[in-house]
Amino acid sequence: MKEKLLELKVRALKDIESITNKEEMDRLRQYYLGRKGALTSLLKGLAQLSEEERPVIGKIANQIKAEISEKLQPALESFKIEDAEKKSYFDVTLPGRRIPLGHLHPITQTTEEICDIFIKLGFSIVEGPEVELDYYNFEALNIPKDHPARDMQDTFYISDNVVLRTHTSPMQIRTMESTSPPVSIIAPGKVYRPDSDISHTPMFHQVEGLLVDKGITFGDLKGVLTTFVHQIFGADMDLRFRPSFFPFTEPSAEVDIRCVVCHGKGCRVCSYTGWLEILGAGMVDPEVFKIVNYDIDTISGFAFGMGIERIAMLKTGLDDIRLLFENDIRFLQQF
Ligand code: 2NM
Repeated sequence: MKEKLLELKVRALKDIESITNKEEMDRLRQYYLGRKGALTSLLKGLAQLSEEERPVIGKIANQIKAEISEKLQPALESFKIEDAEKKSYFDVTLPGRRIPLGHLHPITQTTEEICDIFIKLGFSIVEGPEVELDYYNFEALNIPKDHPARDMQDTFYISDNVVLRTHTSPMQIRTMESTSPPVSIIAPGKVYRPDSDISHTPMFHQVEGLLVDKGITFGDLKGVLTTFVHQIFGADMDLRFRPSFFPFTEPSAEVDIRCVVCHGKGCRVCSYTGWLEILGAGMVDPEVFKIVNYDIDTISGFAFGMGIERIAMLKTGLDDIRLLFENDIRFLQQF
């Protein structure tokens, strides 16, 4: 009997060590110490023992009972605290959990900023297909069949006469086709060219503009674009118009701003010229007006185009265009 009691004690203490919650602990207490528990049923055998043995075994049994009880007590205390924490401990002074807020992508922010400036100048926004007919992307823009821009190397072809648009100018043609002058629109959106390096991505964003009316001159072009540059880069920004060439404008110009890095002193960013190119522009070539059936004797107009990534990079001081396309939240959060 003594062996059985000791065996019970060893088993009970081992069981107690492995309990993890109050339910398990209550079950063990019932099982070992309860009125119908293991110890009680063992002690039923006391009656069969001799007079001398009975008090000895009884004493051992009581010691074991006390020992098991004592072992169970600290476990009970710790579960009581845990339960109290679970049920009623609620610190109303803790700050709330913040839900992280998103915001517009820097390219979207820049597009909206550019569009807002032209909207205030009276322009309307037009949007259209990114998969475009060769006719609208090249032919109607007076870009000849043998022009290098039409090469497989410079344009994504879907089929012989369907391309991913390489600029948003097709929207200017589509708008002129369906609307009589006066027209003043800007066309923001995605465009595609098979380039990929530190300063080129195969998809990028553009805003192009077009204004057609009676008596529009290069002076109007200078006025609108000067206002734009002063709005987006600050009223004290210097700019210059430099002669250039585009198949769809004549005369054509490129617009430079003072280098945002060296302010004109000359540095690596501006190739030591002190100037940064930010847009192309010109008076719409009469050949383009003829294609959309506009009367070249009564109207004239100007058009311009710019890359949004370039404007966004110059405004924020970024030196690698690819950061704008990686969607790294640590980068995007800074805008
Ligand atoms: C540019 C530069 C100069 C342009 C011309 C036309 C259209 F359709 F009116 F002929 N749309 N966009 C244009 C002119 C675009 O981007 C650098």
